[in-house]
Amino acid sequence: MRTSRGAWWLAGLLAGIAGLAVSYCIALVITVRDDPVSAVAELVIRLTPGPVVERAIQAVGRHDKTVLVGVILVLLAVLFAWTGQLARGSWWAPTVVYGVLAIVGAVAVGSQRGASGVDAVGVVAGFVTWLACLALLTSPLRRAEQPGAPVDDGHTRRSFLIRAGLIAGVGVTAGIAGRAIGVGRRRVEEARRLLRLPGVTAPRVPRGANVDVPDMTPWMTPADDFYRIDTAIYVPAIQPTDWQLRIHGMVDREVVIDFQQLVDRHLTEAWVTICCVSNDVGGPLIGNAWWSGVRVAELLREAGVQPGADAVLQTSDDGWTCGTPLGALTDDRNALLAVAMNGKPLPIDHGFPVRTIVPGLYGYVSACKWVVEMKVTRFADITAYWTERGWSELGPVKISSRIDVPRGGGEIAANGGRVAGVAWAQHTGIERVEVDVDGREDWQPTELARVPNDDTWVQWVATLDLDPGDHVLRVRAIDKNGLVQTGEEQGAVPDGATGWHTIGVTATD
Ligand SMILES: Nc1nc2c(c(=O)[nH]1)N[C@H]1C(S)=C(S)[C@@H](COP(=O)(O)O)O[C@H]1N2
Ligand SMILES: [Mo]
Repeated sequence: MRTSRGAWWLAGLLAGIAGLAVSYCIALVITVRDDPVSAVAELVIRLTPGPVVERAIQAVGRHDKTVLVGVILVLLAVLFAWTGQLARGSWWAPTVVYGVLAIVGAVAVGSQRGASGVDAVGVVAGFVTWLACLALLTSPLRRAEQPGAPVDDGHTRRSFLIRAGLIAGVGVTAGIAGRAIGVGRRRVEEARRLLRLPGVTAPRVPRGANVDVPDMTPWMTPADDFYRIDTAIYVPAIQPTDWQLRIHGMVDREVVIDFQQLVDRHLTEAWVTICCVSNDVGGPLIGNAWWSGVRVAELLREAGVQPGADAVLQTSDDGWTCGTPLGALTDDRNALLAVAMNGKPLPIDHGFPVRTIVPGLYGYVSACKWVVEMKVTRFADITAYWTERGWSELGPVKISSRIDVPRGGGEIAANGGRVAGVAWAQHTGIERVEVDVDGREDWQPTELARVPNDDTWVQWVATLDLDPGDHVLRVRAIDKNGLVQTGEEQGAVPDGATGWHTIGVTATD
C-alpha cells in the first residue's frame, strides 16, 4: 500500500513545529534570555554588516526583527516538511537535519550576553521532541507501506490523525504556556534591571579576605556562580510594585509593608555566607555575598511579638514554607529582608524582589526567597516544607571546612606545595583550621585569611612538605567556642553532614 506524500510532509511539519514550541516554552520559562528562534534572528542581525541592517530597517521599518523571525520560520517550515520526506527513506537523514538546526540554535542561544548551560536546555528538549514526534507520526505511515500491509486505509489514517492532533495540541499548549509565563518573567527582569536602590552600596571585598593561591575559590561569590536550591519548577516573577509582606500571627499589630516602604527604610548591609543543609562534606552548596536589606528584628519589634512565640513561619510567593527560630530573627545578628546581593537587586532566581537571609542557619529553615508572609507562631503549632519531609526543625549551620586547592586527585608540589580552602561556623566564627597528612592525626596549623565578621566563611592556607608520591589530606576547623569539627561521618539528613573533607593528591618534584 502507498501512503500519500502529503502525510509525510505533514508529519515533518508537525514534528518540527512541536519541537520549536517545546524549545520556546522551556527557554521562556526557565531562562530570561531569548528563545532559540529569536536568538538566531539576533545572531543574524549581529553578524550582518551595519549598512545592510540599516537598509533593511529602512525597507521594513523597525519591525526588522519580527520580519526576520518570520522569514526564519518560513524557511524552517520548508525544512521541516522536507525532513518528513527524508524520513520516508531513512532515519539518519532527518536526524542530521535536526542536529544541524539544534547546533545553530545552541550557538545562537549561547552567544547571548550572560548565557550559561541552562540556556541550552530548551534547544536539547526541542531536538528530542523533533525526533520523538517524527517517530510517532511516521510509524503508522511506515507500517502501512510495509509489503503485505492490509489494503484498508482507515486504520492508518485514524492512527495518524490521532497522533497528529495530539502533537499539535501539545505544541500549541507549550507555546501558549511559555508565552504566558515567560513574558511576565521578562517584564520582571526588565524592572529589575531598571531598579535603582539608593541605600545599596557596591561590595568592597575586605583586604586580606582572599588568600593568594592560584585557582582558589573567590571569597565573594559572584551572583552567577552562587549555588541555587529551590523547589520552584518555574521561579516566581514578582514586580516590585506588586510585592507585599504581611507580618501577622502572635503579634500586637499586623504589619503590611510594600517594596517602596521597605527600601525607604534604613538598609543594613553585611557579608553573610549561606549554605544548604544538603551540602555534603566538601560540597559546593555554599556561597558568600554582600547582602543589603532591612533588619527583620526591626519589623518584628514594630509588630510587637507576643509572649510564648518561638517561631516564624515564612511563606514564599510560590507556596514554599520554612519555620525559623524567632530568636535568630530578633537577636543582634543581621537577619535581613534582603533586597540586594553583591550591590545589585536580587537575581530573580535568588528571590527577587525580597528574600530572607539569616546568619548561622541553613537555608531550608531561614533563607526564604520571594518571601511574602511571616507568621509569628510556635514550633509546636506548625510544620514547614522540609520538616514535613523528615528534616530537623532547627537548622543551625554545623561547623565545617573544605579543601579547594589542590582538587581531589590533583597534584601538589612536593616541597613547599600549598593547600588552601575555606572553613565556616557562621555566627560563631572560626578560630583555627588544621590539616592532617596521611591520617597521622598530626594536625598542623594553617594560616587564616582575614574576615570582616563571624558570619562569613574564612579562607585558610598551609604550606606542606610532602614526599613525592600519593598522599591523603584532611582538614578540620575549630570555632571560637573551642568546638572541634567532628570527624564522625554523618549524611546530610536530617540536620547537616559531618566529617572531615578528605582528598587524595599526588606530590611531584
Ligand atoms: N521560596 C523558596 N525559598 C527557598 C527555598 C525554596 O525551595 N523555595 N530553598 C531554601 C534552601 S533549602 C536554600 S539552601 C536556600 C538557597 O538559596 P539560593 O538558591 O539563593 O542559594 O534558599 C532557601 N529558600
Ligand atoms: Mo538548602
